[in-house]
Amino acid sequence: MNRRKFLAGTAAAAVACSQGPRLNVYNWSDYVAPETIPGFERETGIRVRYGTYESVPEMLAKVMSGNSGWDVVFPSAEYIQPMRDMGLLAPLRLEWLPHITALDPAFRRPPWDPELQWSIPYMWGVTGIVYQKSLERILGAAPAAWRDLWNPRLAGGITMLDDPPEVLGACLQMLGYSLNSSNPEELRKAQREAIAQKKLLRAYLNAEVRDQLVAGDVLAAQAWAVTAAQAIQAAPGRLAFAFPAEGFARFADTMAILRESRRQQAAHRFIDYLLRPEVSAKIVMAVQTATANGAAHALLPPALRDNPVLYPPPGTLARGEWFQPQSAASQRLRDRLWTEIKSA
Ligand code: N2P
Repeated sequence: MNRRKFLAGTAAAAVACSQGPRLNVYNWSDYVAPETIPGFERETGIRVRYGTYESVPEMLAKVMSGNSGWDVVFPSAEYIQPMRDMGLLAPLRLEWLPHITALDPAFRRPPWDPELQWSIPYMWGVTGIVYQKSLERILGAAPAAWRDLWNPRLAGGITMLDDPPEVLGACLQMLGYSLNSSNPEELRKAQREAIAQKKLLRAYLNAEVRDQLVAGDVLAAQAWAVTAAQAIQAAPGRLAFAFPAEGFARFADTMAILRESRRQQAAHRFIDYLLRPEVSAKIVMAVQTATANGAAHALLPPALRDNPVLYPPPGTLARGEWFQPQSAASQRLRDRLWTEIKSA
């Protein structure tokens, strides 16, 4: 958004403000159901301005200033500590979140925020490979490892996520390292792999890869399970998902309130609305994702509750690795490596 548009938006928000309570919610794309926001507005009389982003870095770039105008955001778990350190998050008042009891026990005391002081777990998932099943014939075997996304026979048909920790993470895992490595030598090697792969890539894409997979333009993609599940559902029988042999990323996305927000109460109301089992189950059904809401999970139709891309068996999940926060120094190095990858 350019500055003019932003200022125009701010002016519009100011006008709307005088017309009643407002709330500005900034979320990942495809992370609510069509009826979610209208349902909240009808029930509470609070008007929601709803915006979407495709990655945490994109969201952070907007809210970093501390006067972005957004109230509620959905950071991935490993960004909670850095956002706290930057003073961006408001402490939560759990007494204003009565539906917190709906959370799956596995997410009541998450390691990144054990007291749920800053964030409420929302969705989770893994990062893997979604591919055209026709590749089994063409290549003689289905893609099963990150290494397979370096196969020259797929040149022009591969996409990677437009997300630095994801791309560096896959390269690190392919080399046998932790996706959270802060070792400069390991990170440099990972960068070399990413640069070597570029000539085979169609693009770096996040949620946008779904439609290109469905259209058949992308042969194999590094993708979030939620995007993969959506694509697989939209192209019945044509696409499949692999949990890469070298290991894969696990993520959790959370709900948080910005410290800059002057609408703390409305923001809590919104988060509590999303915590409601029926509201949450409708979101999961519309979006095809794995929810941190245990009560909502119990309401899902069996085909979704048992979808192996979204809810893989524990033995498979155990091969995954959670993203961890990076130190400031490691983050700086990773940022530089990523800029170099993009411009290589
Ligand atoms: C879906 C959001 C995926 C979340 N558009 C990845 N953390």
